[in-house]
Amino acid sequence: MAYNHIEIEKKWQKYWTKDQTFKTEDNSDKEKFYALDMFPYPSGQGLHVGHPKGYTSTDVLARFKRSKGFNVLHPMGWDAFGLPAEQYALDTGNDPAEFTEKNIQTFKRQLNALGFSFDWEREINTTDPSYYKWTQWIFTKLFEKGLAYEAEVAVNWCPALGTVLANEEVIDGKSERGGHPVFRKPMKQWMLKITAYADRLVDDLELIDWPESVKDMQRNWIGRSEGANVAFKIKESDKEFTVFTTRPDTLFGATYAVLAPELNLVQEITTPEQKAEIDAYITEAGKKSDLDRTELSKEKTGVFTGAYAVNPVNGKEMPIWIADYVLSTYGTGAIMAVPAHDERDYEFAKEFNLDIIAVLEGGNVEESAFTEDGIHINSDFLDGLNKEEAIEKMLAWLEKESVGQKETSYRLRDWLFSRQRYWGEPIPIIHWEDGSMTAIPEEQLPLILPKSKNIKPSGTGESPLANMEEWINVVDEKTGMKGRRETNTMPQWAGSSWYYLRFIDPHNTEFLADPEKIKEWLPVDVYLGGAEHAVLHLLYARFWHKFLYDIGVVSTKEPFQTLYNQGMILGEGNEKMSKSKGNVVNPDDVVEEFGADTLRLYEMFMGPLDASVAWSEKGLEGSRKFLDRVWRLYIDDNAVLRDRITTHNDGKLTKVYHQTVKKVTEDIEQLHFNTAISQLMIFVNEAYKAEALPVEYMNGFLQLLAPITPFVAEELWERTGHKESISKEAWPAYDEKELVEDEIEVIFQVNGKVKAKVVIARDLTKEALEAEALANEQVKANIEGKTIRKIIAVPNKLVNIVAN
Ligand code: ANZ
Repeated sequence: MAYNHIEIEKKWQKYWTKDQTFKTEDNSDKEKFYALDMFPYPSGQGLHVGHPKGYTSTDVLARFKRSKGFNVLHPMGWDAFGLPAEQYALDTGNDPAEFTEKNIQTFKRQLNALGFSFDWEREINTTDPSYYKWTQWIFTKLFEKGLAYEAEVAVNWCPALGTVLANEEVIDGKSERGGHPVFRKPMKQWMLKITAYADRLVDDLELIDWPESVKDMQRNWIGRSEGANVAFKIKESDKEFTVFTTRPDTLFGATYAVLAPELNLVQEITTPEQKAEIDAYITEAGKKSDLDRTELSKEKTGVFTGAYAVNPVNGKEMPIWIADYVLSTYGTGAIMAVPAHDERDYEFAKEFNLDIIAVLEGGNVEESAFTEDGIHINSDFLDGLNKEEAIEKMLAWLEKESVGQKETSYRLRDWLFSRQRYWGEPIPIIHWEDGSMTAIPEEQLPLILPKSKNIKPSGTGESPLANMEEWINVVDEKTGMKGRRETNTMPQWAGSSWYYLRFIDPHNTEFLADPEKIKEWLPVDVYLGGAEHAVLHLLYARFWHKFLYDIGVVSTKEPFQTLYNQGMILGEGNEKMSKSKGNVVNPDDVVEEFGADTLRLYEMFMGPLDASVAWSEKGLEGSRKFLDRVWRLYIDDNAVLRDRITTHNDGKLTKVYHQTVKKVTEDIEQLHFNTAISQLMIFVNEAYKAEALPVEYMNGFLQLLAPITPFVAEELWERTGHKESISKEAWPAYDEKELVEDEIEVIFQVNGKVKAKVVIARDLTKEALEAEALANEQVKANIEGKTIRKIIAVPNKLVNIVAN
């Protein structure tokens, strides 16, 4: 009988659901293991073949850990607020909630078809009021602690569409929909003070096992820089400005200063002769993005203001320029330029003929900036010192003279937290007519998003909620004071910033999760998802977690102990899969034609988890062939169990079996699924050559296979006479003794002469080898009556006994 994936997969899917095979236990004595996937946005397209790569990985791990005796939490849910549903509702006049619900059903059906062992009793949905009650609650706590505040911020305003757009909806200054011009317009926005956590967000990266590349991206995003602020007086003026520098020790080499064009000070100090040129430059600079402005390779431009600053260390005059390579949003928006030792300053100085004074030994400033470390020269009281000594001494001097002090700068900005959208969590704030603002008290949460078929933009740049007069207007029952609800909603990042906590206790009506259970389950042991979330999601979630730690809700400093990024699945031609290229593979089709087990096996075998690999129909067929081979190893053409599967063990498969158990165990532990699968293939090849298939090995093999291809493993497990699900079986063990590679010939010598050649186990220790030699009959005969002076043992080669 041939392997019929359709029947088998349907059967076991039903069984697992009915049996609740993967239900997570509460109050377990077992050790816990929390395996978390980045939960999906349930888009209208359904699952993509890229999703199962990550989900299968965590599923293999979860199934493995269960059979290793762990109590496993492996949940799934929906990150379901967001733009596409809003767009759909706008275009069709439908409720985004219904659309979202429909998509969720599709996703869930697809995930079940793939055999993922989620505990569906813990399913969550960020758009469910019982969930977002707690998203809103966290916001109110942030508000109470002064970490949520309002500020005027420029948003992308599109007059033609009458709405504010998200950054990803703006392409080259035009709206993605319709190509209408988009302008920056200042509006009151909610901000979250993530900058207050900048240091901890950097320092605590030491506590977690994440890819170094992701940690680096977070460090760069936060951009912590230690340095100093230094004040410069402006010549013939009572004004001054402050620069941020990481190299206060190079102050003797500062020959000019540069202000960001946007600084107000520029207008105040520019001389009448320079004004026209300065104004023209400021207009130009306003059109460029920060990225364009700071690109190293870019030609340096700038304009002299006509004013001079005074270098506090030596009283020298420094011309003040404006240039777009200095950003208004970083440090103080002003720099002291040290062209001898900074590349950008060097290029600028060359371009505009400004002085270049070397203050570090080494290098040749005639030719290029010297940016390495060197002993200080031309630096008065710093001469002869190295970098660290000089920085310390200069800091002391700056403080003594009251012209500067130690300072740390961050690239990180506060988190812009409001969106002018309908399909998001309402921000639970009331603005009262007396100008005050209050958060909605906990007992009145959730603040439900009002139902509406008309979610057209308000036209004022406010959220569509601004149209809903009935919902907006409130009156304080006690005082009679009138107020208006906040109409902005939260960004999609909000719901995903704490969802891993809700999975721990998803039906709790008293709190976001029972603190005892939180303590039991945190941190998430393995978190797996795409590298595109290296910064924003993972930074936001870490920030909220640290805040919850501070207010006593969670007990660990970090939410996710180990993080893995899965690589992408590309189209056959190695490009990204996309509808427009017509190279999208639909998992439903693959499951139908080849089976979910084949898809799982194939995606785990494609290459290392973190590699991006092109889809290959051939590869998929190869995976199916392997499962057919596995099937035929157990079941003959008459659907009967092969009689080669026997209780008799002739020892021929012993070594490869134990090797396989060891390798698969260790590889799954490290998420090296492709090499684990190679080993399973080796075992099958050996089994085909063997006469007897010892039943203990054939059972063990199915157990090793089960986490990866659970349907076929369950089926064969049942057909080999087992009554309980294979998912409940303990993981097989291996015996180190059986792993010995093979035997090897070793020479025994007495006084340099060969006395015996023996075949013994490979890799014996020196001591074991010596013992073997001394027990050997020929050796014994040759050393009889003599005194042993020395024994030289070379493992896997020889033993020489010196005796006289
Ligand atoms: C003098 C100096 C000498 C500097 C030297 C560097 C090397 P990071 O490390 O990224 O923090 N800088 C400061 N504010 C700036 C701004 N708003 N726009 C552009 N550049 C700015 O970089 C800090 C250094 O970048 C500062 O130290 C300053 O240049 C420049 F041999 O000051 B430095």
